[in-house]
Amino acid sequence: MPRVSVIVPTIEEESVFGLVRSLRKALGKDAEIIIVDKSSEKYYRRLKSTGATVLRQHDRGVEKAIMQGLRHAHGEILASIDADETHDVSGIVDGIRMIGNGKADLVLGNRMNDIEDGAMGAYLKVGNFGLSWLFSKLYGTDVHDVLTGLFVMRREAFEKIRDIDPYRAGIAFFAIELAKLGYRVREVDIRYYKRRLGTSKLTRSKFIYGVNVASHLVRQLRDYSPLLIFGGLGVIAGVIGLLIGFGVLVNFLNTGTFTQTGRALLAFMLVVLGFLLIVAGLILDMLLEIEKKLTKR
Ligand SMILES: Nc1nc2c(ncn2[C@@H]2O[C@H](COP(=O)(O)OP(=O)(O)OP(=O)(O)O)[C@@H](O)[C@H]2O)c(=O)[nH]1
Ligand SMILES: [Mg+2]
Repeated sequence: MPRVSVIVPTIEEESVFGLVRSLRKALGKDAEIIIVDKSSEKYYRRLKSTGATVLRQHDRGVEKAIMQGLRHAHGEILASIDADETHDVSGIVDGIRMIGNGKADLVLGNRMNDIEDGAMGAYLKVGNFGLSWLFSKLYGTDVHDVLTGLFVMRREAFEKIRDIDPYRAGIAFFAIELAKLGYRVREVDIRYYKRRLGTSKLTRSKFIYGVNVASHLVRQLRDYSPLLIFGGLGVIAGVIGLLIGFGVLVNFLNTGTFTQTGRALLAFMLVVLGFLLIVAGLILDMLLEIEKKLTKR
């Protein structure tokens, strides 16, 4: 069994040949390199000549390509890197070390502290910052680059998500699914280089792609942390109810007559609703914890 398998998703990336050489240099010749290719027949033959395993992808999407490669991999540790030579392969070496030391289950390559001039536009930086912040807050981690193209993963963690059909969120898909199961998502700093060859393959609109990632972050959370959602709504309903009730009480004390029956009823119903929502959140959260423990086992 190779110690590490690296998945390289590609659509006609000329840089992939240089990348395979860099990977062999950094990881040794025993590393398993799996290229998941959605290029032409001619490209496919050229890719085969690198000596790496080459799988053809018949559906679409980088996350599906990576999943296809992971399902085929034999390594004890699994990794992935974009084919366009924009991510420093040293991130895989550092990630393997972190997983080996037992410090993480998924390590993301964080590009945000070392970006070559012109490699990432301002709006992508802002979008990535926002999505990474949202991910960190929702899933209780502290990462800064969920849209990265480099990760290293513990095999045991992967086995728990291998049957999931990936949704369109890039590497954030893997981060969300593992965080949901309670696996530790960490990061290592890497240098991010400018794309030197070819054009972008990921999506026609990075803005729409980003909105999609955000919607997945929240949609997945609905199942993940019912206490946060139900509890939050419960607290809001309860506080509004108490405020209305307080107003009714003040009015009664000032006038000496009880006239605001409708308001009093509304306040009472909101407080009861808030209480029930919090209880529902607690119960669902407890059930989810039990399910997580059973899945991990
Ligand atoms: N097999 C496969 N590879 C893909 C697919 N979409 C993107 N890729 C590859 O995934 C990697 C990331 O795509 P990029 O086009 O570099 O995305 P990006 O880094 O956001 O865009 P740039 O900043 O322009 O490089 C590259 O190696 C692509 O060739 C896909 O549907 N299938
Ligand atoms: Mg790229």
